[in-house]
Amino acid sequence: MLQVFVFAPTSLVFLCFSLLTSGGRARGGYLNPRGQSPQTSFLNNFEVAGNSYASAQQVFLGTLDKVYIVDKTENNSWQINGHPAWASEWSISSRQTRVMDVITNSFCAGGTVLGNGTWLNVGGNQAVTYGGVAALSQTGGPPYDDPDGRQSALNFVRLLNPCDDGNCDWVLDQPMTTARWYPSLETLEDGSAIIIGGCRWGGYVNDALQDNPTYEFFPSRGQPVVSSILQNTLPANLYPLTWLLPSGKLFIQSNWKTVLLDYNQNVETPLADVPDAVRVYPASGGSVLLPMTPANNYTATIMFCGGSNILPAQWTEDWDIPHYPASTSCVQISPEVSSSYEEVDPLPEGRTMGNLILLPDGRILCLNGAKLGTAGYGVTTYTVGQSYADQPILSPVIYDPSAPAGSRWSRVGLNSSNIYRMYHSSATLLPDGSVFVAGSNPNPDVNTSAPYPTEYRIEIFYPSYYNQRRPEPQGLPNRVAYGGPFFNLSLTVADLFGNAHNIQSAKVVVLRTGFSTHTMNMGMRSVELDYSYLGNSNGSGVLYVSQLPPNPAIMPPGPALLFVVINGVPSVGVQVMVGSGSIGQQPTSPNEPLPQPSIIPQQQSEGPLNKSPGASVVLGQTNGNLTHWLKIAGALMVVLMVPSLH
Ligand SMILES: [Cu+2]
Repeated sequence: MLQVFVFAPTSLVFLCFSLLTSGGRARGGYLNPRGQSPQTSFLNNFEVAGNSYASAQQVFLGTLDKVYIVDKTENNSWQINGHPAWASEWSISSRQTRVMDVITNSFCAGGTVLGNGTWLNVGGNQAVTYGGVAALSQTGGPPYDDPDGRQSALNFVRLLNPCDDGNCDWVLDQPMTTARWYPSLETLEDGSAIIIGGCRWGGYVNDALQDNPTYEFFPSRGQPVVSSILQNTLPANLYPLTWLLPSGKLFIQSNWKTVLLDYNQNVETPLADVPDAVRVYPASGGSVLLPMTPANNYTATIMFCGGSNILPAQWTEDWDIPHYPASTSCVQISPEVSSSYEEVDPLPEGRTMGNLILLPDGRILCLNGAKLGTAGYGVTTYTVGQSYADQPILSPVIYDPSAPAGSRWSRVGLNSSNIYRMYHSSATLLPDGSVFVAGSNPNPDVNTSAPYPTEYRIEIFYPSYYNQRRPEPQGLPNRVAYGGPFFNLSLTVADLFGNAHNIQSAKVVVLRTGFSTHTMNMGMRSVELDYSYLGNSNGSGVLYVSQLPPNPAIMPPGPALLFVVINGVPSVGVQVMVGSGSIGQQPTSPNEPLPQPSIIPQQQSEGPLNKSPGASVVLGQTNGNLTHWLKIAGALMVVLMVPSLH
């Protein structure tokens, strides 16, 4: 019996309905701070932290404790339901792995999280046997029992509600119109997803005969819509790079071209061509939406680093791709401010397949990839094993957008991995501020003897802040709304590193970690919340924190991590629901105005060296009394607010 037919069509419809409504409306409440991260002897370094069981082609953080891994269908040794597994769940706390059944062939799928917290995984390959050869049966059967993952007759997508009890599984759902291998996804203002591009049969690059230059939505809004930029950017138009912008338009970068797409009207506005290098797969530059902050007025700026300077006619497989130097170029564009790109500090070495990961402190970690070649694999006289890339880059490097131009990249103090992370590697931020790194398999099936073998080792990279005492803010909300009343976060003297003035440079960060595959983290973005503060004379303080701006296009609805960063040290992240917790139009309201910021000067010492009864002592007493009353008022506010928000 075929696995896909376990579900009758009626139950599929029911399943779809229940998943889209089960999140329900988020209820307000408070979360306890998550305390301290354990100390590590691997600071600024990589630690091997377990086995992914399925090679980590696709990765995302699903709960505070669980990372989900999805691979292509291949001959991993771990079994599930009588066939090799190509999906798993890894626990951050126990470092144990559970095999999962993702049911259909998820080779080079895309994904994102919806506004109700359900993860969506879309597209894939036909059913295969060993070595990636097409299977006779496309509906299941030995050796892998992997029904067609881009199944145009049944058009299944895969859904997962992440869990911490080990009982959640991937389920199939129906509404997708056409086959897509290598699609990109982005979550929209209402918590639905747009699904963009792809092809029918796969391969190194796309071609006109198999192109799917369209976009559609989940939940479905009907038939797919043709996109000009996808039509005009063959053959390197797979996995187009896309972000929702504050205006509600989508930025799309494909091959050398760039547009803004109004997906409601299907109008594309051309922007400048990307300079220096192709950034999309298989050139595979890193890409990141830089933090959107009150200081930059929530302006979207997207940065691209590395990739490969390959012209459209060069995308053939009859030349020495694996030894072609990757680009060092980094460029950025603020598409709602300017239609052109600007050069920013280049990478210290050329890099293809270098993931760019947003850290909670506002810096960006670049890791994985290689100096030469591109993504992809094949069989030519030039390939390294079957890899189209060579010379792995084992050392990470960190970009600080706030550093002066010319000194934004640094690898001072950073240690190297000794694990090659080539094609089909991935990475994601974890709640404690460390970074999960896994995958690598530039081979058509499991191959443990290739020069770049199938890789199962998980690594954790620990950024410089990891061993510092973490802030433990009290009053963390479990949901963040689009406007409305501000909330208070209390910080102790220890949280403020003994100096209330440190509250002035705090950051309160809402961060979506995204869906990592093919050098992209689809949906990854971070937004800093506006705030004001009260610094107490004893060195403690209160942050008055605004909700998100009343615009869901700045940070789409759905689950995210919330961090409070003091002196560059993030709290251990909590999970919040952004928006209503449901798919649909999100409630918005104006942000309540914040109180004026103030720092109450610390009281002067009254020891024997400071006996003068002068003005400063009187001032100190006055401020001391004021502090006393403000503290009482603050405590009363917290006590009064807790029951009202439950
Ligand atoms: Cu791939």
